[in-house]
Amino acid sequence: MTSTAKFFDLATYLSAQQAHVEAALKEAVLTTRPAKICEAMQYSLLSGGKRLRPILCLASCELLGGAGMVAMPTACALEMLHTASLIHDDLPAMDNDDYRRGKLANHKVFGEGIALLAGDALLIYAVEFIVGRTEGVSAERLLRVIHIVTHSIGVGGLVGGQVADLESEGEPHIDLNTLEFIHTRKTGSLLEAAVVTGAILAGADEDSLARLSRYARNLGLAFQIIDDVLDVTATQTELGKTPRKDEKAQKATYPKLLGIPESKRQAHKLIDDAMSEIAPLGKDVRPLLAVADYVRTRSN
Ligand code: GRG
Repeated sequence: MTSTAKFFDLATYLSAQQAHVEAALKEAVLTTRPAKICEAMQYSLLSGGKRLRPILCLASCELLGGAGMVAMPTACALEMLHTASLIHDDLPAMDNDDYRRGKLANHKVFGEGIALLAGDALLIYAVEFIVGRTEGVSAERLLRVIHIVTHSIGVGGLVGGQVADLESEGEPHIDLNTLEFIHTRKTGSLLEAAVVTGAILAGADEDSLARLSRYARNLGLAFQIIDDVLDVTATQTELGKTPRKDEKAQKATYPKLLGIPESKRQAHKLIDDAMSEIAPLGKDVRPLLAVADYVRTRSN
């Protein structure tokens, strides 16, 4: 399976797709009154990031024979939702972070009130953007996309995961089930929505949708486990590094519960399973296989 991904130049693919997404996001930003809220939305939306969710959405659409442009409004909307969640996550009432993607957090630049509203505005603009900009897709298909996207950020997704995460802070005995509950929602739900909506927009059959959904769930969990492992190994190797958030808040992580070797083993198994799920879906599956391989091997 890995060999399939090996003959695909992921770096070139990612930078080309990132450029498309970047251009579409620039074109999407609002420039209306009041200027302050538009500036705050733009500040975080155009502040870099891997653009993983839009890229997955476009790749999934193309895999199932759709034109990437059909999925671009949804791809942009997913990045708006992700950005909204990061703005809110950085607020003093949540994780209280001063920096995001190497820049001052939104609330440090615009103040807490505007940051809260910039997150709110991005949330609803994302839905408006899907409805207003998607072309050549039936209303029924579009409604299914909106249902999946909105579900993925609500109590069944990001919000639910964040609440469980807040509740678990300081708890001495978080078990693996709770940790999985948190991460399937905080990280997995939007990745899954990206892959599944891209496929729906292309008109995928139910079997392909189920495969892509399992691919994304496995990928999301593996992504988080590797993230936890990288945080520990970075802390061990970078002398004088500021303690990471999880250390400050005494949060449970996979390496704390399982140790590093077992965490890596589980992440690699999830990635193998993710790749097996989508392998039968044809030649254009290479970008999604390569993204899975990248999650396994990434070093930051
Ligand atoms: C829906 C507005 C809203 C809020 C929901 C605040 C909150 C409640 C949820 C926060 C969830 C959160 C911060 C999840 C982290 C997800 C994650 C893996 C972030 C990092 O993603 P990358 O690596 O980041 O793709 P870049 O910067 O590359 O985009």
